[in-house]
Amino acid sequence: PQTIYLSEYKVPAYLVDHVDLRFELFEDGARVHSTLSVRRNPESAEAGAPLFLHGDSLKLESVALNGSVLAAGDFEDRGDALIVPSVPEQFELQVVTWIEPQNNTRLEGLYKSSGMFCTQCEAEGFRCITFYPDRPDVMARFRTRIEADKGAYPVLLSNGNSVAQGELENGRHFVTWEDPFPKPAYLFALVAGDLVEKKNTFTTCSGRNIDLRMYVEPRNAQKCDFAMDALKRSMRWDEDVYGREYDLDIFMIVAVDDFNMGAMENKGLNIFNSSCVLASQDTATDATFQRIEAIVAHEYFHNWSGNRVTCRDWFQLSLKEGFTVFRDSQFSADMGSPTVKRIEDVTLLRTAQFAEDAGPMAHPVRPASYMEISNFYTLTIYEKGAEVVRMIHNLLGDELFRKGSDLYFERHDGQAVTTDDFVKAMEDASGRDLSQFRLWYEQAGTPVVSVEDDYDADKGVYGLTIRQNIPDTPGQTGKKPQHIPFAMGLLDSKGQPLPLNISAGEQDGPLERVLELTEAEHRFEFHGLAERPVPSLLRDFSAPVRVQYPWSREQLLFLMSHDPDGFNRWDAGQRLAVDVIQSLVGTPEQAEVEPRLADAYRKLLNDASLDQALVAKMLLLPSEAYLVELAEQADVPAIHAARERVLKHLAQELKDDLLACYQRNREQGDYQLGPDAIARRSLCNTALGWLMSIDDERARELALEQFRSADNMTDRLGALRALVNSGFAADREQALESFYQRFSDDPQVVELWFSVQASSGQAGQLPHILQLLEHPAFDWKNPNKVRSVVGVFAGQNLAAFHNPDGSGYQFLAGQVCRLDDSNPQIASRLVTPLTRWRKFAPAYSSQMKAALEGIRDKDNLSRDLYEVVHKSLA
Ligand code: HT7
Ligand code: ZN
Repeated sequence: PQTIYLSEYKVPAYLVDHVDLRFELFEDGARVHSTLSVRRNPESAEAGAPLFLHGDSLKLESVALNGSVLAAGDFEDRGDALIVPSVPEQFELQVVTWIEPQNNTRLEGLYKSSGMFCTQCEAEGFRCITFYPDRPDVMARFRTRIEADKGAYPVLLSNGNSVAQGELENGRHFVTWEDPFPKPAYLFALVAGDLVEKKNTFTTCSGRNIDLRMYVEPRNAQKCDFAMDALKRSMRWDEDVYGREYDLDIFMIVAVDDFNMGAMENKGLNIFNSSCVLASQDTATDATFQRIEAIVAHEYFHNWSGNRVTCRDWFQLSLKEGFTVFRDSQFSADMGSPTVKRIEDVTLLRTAQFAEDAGPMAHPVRPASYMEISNFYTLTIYEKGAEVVRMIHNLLGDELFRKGSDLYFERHDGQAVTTDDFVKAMEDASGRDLSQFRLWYEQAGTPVVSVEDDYDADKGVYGLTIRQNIPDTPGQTGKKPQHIPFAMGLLDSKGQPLPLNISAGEQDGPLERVLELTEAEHRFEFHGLAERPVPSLLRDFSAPVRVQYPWSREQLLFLMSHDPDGFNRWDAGQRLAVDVIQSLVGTPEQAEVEPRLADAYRKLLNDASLDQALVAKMLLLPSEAYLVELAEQADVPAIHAARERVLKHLAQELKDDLLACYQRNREQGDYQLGPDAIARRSLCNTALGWLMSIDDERARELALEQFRSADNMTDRLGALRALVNSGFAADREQALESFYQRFSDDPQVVELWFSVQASSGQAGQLPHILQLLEHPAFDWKNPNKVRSVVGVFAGQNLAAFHNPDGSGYQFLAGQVCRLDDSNPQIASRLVTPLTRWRKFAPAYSSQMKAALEGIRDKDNLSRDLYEVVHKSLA
């Protein structure tokens, strides 16, 4: 496959002003009539260039230019492109293609899911529908007429407003949609199905009434309310915080079961993976509700950050994704607890994005090259991209950041632009120079910030020497220092924050400072300190870096209970737990577990004055995935054993406290979805899980009772998970069976049921995983099912996946090869755990590498998988 380089970007030779589409939908295929109004781009240097239209898996029926059918010699149908060598300055091109949505298992372009037609055009799916200059800098107005059987497909949707509808012969009907906003083809959408409509309205800040509609299969009609409310909250928030008003008269959301990602922000017609939009108290966990709120908001926010202002090319993907993730994280923080949201975001970043940055597919937030763009919908583009925008926000402050975003939207409305245009708008609005900051977009890898301190008791001066280093990544060495905002504070021995006086004369310095690191090494001095302070570093995780500082366990225990920064209190607890677990890896069973860890957790469990949402997070031990990420040559079974030992030790030591915590927090009265109730359920389920890890008989009774009487999915699944992960084998079997019987007709709940088993150290061993793949509810064509068994096993059940006999690796390689033929995007995502082979101890890494080589040697490797496998082996 060919590599595409940012440095080779050229403006399009031709622009499309208008697209007229007519879809004839049938059971055995679809005919697509497209009329493009094309003109030469005055900004292109390629005068007289041939017209080049992308295509993929299309059967061309005819081509006409200005109404005259072109003869075979007047164009070239190359399979992946339609080329017309000679065209006038301005013309109409009519193309008719035949496609087979019913056979489209890639889920790119137009396909069928549970009997309905739907589309996924980002990034390059529109070319699977018709020949088109399928690049985001070609923006056109679309008019779309859909024709289909009225009985089977009563609902026909596309972008914009519906402008005509009527009956046709043979029981067919049509609807025509017109989108007044020019857009790239990746934002095109079509849906046809037998769907129920849920209606609502929203009045914008300028008083316009917007029709809000959700379209779902009839069986899901009762699962729409939460998403609809989340949508309204998002619309109001974007007006209040960013001054962004919705622009069409209608906003639609559709839920489909088969979808490669979470959702898609098509203009006025967002399409969602059912699991990211449908929810009820009975079927969705608290985590699912929160995810739905965040994704509904994310897709809605794209209407401005992505649709009205879009990307010039796919190297700029983070322009819309990083900014929009930042916006949705601000929204979630405002809807709940900012500290808890920050902890969740940083957990994902440090566990998975740092691993990506240290792996073979490491790339900058603005990549310089790619083979297959679908492989670049990564944590780096999304999460690190959001961190980069967050740093700009922190450097500029609320007011100037808002001035910058206003300028960006105003300056570039209706345009396809670059990350550099975004930074420039921020610079112009604030007067700040962000030239060095731009390196965050260009350099891959996670900066390592190492901190040394010293204290001169005679002078009362405390010094910090801070160095930064950015590791080499594939194709990038010798990196320059980046502009790092480093928030910090100092505490005295009583836990009181100290004024940060940076000169001898200063007296009432601020209690927190954001140090701006721009050099490879800096020294900062703080004056007027009567005792050696305890540093609180990188508060609120002010930059996506690894901090190295030789924390003692005393310091961590101290920060855990005294740091005024909630995030850092949590982080101190994590660092302490990591240190304790790491110190036990490979030690004999009877080695002592640091006793102060249990003391610290006991304090947390029993202090009702603490924010219980934060306590719930602090009680979660660092995940195995995070411990692996921190390890040099990871021996997963040894890490797993050490973590289990700490978990069981804590459960044993804190039995009574855990039981008391459970009883205190067990919900009385009606189910609530507020932050307090969520924290209480989380505390109960953590306490239950810990106690069940030591097969505590009282906990078993509680788990069985909770499982039987739960009036919501968080509690039911919490109890099921505790039973499944316990040694009570008979209870486990019974609970799994009764859960399945109750929810077998609900695909989203069945996915939870699969993933509880696939992630379990007890139940999720390979022979059982193989049985799950044979289960009648498992479906290879459904990405959610594949993710909930194969993805969860390889990504979350680390000890089973890294079985020393290599069976987990061979299993994954086999499933990846099988999936590559039907859905390359899913195959190439699923292979990720194997690509990290260099991270593991030799006995493991050699077998992982061999499994990857097996995939490499498969016939007809897709471009998606080819890129990932070859880069991982390079
Ligand atoms: N912008 C959307 C990306 C997306 C996607 C990309 C590749 C293949 C399938 C896909 N489905 C959705 C989602 C988002 O970030 O909002
Ligand atoms: Zn997005």
